[in-house]
Amino acid sequence: TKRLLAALALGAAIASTALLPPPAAAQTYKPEYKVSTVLGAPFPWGVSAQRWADLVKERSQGRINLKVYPGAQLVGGDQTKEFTAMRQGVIDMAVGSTINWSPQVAELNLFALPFLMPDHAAIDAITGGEAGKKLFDVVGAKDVVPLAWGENGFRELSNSKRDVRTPADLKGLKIRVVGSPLFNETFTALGANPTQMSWADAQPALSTGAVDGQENPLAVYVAAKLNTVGQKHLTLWGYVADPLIFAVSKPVWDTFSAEDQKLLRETALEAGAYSKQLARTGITETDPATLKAIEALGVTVIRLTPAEQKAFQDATKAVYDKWKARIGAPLVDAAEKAVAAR
Ligand code: X2X
Repeated sequence: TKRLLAALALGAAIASTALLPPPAAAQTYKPEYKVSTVLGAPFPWGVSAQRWADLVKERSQGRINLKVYPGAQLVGGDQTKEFTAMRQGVIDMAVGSTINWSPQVAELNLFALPFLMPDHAAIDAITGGEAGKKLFDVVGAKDVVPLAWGENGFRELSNSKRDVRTPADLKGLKIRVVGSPLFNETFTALGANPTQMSWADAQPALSTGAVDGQENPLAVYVAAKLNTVGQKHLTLWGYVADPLIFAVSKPVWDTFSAEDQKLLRETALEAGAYSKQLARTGITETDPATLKAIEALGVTVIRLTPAEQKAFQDATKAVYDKWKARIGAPLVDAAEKAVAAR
């Protein structure tokens, strides 16, 4: 009977605690928050997303646990569906590319306007100024809370067929692109044959020769070893740059206390700064370590003269003008002004 009494007491205790609200200190946070990225470590993109997760864990004493899911695996590898999945709360958080979100957020095509940004200072002038703020407002109005800018980087052109110095050299080359139709139109204007596919599909397509070329930052070229899939001709043309956005799904954001929202924002800003630093290392003429490493692999690195670069700009001018209107002329004007004043 002692046992029976003990069992009854235990049962009563369980029943009563089940009715009690959880103690105020123990917030009802998820055991894990899924952070979507396309590229994982050792790519700068994945490394900086992991930095965010590490900083959050440390500063929250393990209360908030972010886990990075690379390869756009939370959306079956289809990186252009990431934004929609975040809006719906299927993905908690992301370190996402403006290119991959541009099918849903037309304004993010800004960074894909050919030759808008001549250097890193131009990217910073845009993201750190009025245009950057407007873009965050646009994203924020679509149930995604943007916290900080990061960087995938300037996208350089590689191919397996020949040196590309002029638009004529691009004629007939099959080039893999991703994102919005703006990319198709840019490469079509240059005489190439663009074909849209995810990063997951791009690598096999390059290795089988189904496509001849691609465009991606140099850090991506190196970490993905694109020289091993025949990409021996590399043109430094810096035609577009791709910032990253550290962001949280709005329904998820609303579950955090104000203090923890501040923690998430501050750590995202730090990880974003780290991301820019990683993306910009080794790729300039004053800091050429990555370029040297690529050349040492037997890759021909083509540096364009200003006149050669202008030929590409002229050939894509009509596409720029058309998309300026689509993106919104006031936003593009603000970006152009920021670049001019940098
Ligand atoms: O797919 C690409 O080219 C990549 C990895 O750079 C992006 O996600 C935009």
